[in-house]
Amino acid sequence: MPLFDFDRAIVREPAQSVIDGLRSDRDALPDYDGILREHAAYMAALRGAGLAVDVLSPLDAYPDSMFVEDPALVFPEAAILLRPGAPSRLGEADELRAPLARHFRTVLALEYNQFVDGGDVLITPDSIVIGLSARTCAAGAEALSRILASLGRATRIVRVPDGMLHLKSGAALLDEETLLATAHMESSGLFAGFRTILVPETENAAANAIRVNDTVFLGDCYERSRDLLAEKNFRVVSLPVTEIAKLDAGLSCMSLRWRAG
Ligand code: CIR
Repeated sequence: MPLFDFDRAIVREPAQSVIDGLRSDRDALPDYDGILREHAAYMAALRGAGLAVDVLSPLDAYPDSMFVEDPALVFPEAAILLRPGAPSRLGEADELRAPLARHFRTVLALEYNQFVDGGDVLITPDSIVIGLSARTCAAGAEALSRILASLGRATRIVRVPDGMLHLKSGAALLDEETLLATAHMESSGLFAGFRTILVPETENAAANAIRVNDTVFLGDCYERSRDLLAEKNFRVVSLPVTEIAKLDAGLSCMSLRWRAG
């Protein structure tokens, strides 16, 4: 299964309402223009990595809808509409139905009572890891597991360590054997078989990174993490994330990526 080999992406422009998106720190108010700049830099980085980017229109009714990773999951052969676990985000999946149908012949979907956020789904070489969290429930994880089995893909259902919004808030796959992870994720033992590059405790949010073709997208405020990746010869693209971080978001959540050709 190609893990990092992408030629297409879907993103959604931030709506003005994005500043009312879900966030754990009520004191840190995100700035709309700053979010637009961060999103533009992210789209440019995807294009720079060789991807054709389908940019969807902003949805004011859904403040968090720029985080398209959570309402869907995509593979070269099919897309799956998920059901985000936050009530304010549930309708985002329906808004992706038509865009996904433009790109994928097969669009599968979760059903009533099944909740999964894409941020809780990490694709690894052996299996697709689905994390149970405040957003992803057991019924959702099991239903997704059945759908993935029908596509010939193995899954492993785990519990997201306490204090993390999503599984991928604390871990990113850098190559077939290596994870970028927080110490908290590492100590959970969930990824015991992997080599781990630990982000410094002061840079925990750096672990929400993504590998896109031969580059790793990393937040530009995480200098020590960047040095650690450079030491291991990863090619890093540094991207601004200060404003989206106020919405508990990182680099994995702003796109759906796949190889079409
Ligand atoms: C939320 O709480 O749903 C958004 N404010 C942030 C979503 C980030 N998604 C992700 O990391 N997969």
